[in-house]
Amino acid sequence: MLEVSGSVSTVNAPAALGATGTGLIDIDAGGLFRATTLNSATTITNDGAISTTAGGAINGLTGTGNITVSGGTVASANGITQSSLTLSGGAIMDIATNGAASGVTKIKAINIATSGPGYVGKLELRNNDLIVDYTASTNPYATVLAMVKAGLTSLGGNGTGIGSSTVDSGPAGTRLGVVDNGAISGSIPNLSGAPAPAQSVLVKYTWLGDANLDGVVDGTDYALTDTGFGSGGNRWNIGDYNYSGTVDGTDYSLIDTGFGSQSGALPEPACVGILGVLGCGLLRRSRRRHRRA
Ligand SMILES: [Ca+2]
Ligand SMILES: [Ca+2]
Repeated sequence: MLEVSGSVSTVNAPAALGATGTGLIDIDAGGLFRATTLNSATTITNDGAISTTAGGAINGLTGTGNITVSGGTVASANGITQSSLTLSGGAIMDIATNGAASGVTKIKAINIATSGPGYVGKLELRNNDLIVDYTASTNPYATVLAMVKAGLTSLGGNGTGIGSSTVDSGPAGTRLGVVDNGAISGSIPNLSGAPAPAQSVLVKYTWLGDANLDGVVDGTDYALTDTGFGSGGNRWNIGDYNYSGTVDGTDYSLIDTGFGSQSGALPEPACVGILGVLGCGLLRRSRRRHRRA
């Protein structure tokens, strides 16, 4: 076990640092830990500051500290929990395919410098979610949304910022849904089982049209889309599924795509059974008439 403690303890680790087996890396508050390459088979606890310049492979990262990756790719088997994630120099934080609560990344700030239309780093979510808790800070919704728009190549981005290779190359009908939970009175309780603070920006890997981020597209989402269409809505949670700033026929096409695509690991839509399927079918036809109107 490597423990970095004290008010200010700085450890400049060897070129490649590894904790294997049951080995632990534990950085206490005030501790500073710098590694060129960071590897750990167990989850690192960081309540201080940790940095790497060449990436590495870790099981996960938890604690109240801050991590800076200034080069290479950190491949994490699980989501990370930290106060802040800072990426520079084209560095990538890559969360392995997971999809469960243990894959959710929970941070209070994400810092990536801009470069032209994109960023100089990337948080790769694959099929995982992200929660940015802004209870004690400025609402980062606009920044997070800009990062997602840059990150999704399927949305016209250049693959920097916050992205998902699963969305870009995986099953049709998926996208990263971005919602400011604070703008809807914290009405979304969790993402993939991870609690969502009332004041948080939520990024969920889900189906197109899943306005309320519960993982399925059903009548509730169509109703929210109608609300956005009727009120000039401009956000995902009321129907803007391509982040164009308006809810229009394109968004109705997108929710139909998501509705028709949902299958596999995600739960079936709420409207199941013969009557339910009939009801959903009628609902979809109703939406199409609405769109043509
Ligand atoms: Ca939904
Ligand atoms: Ca739109």
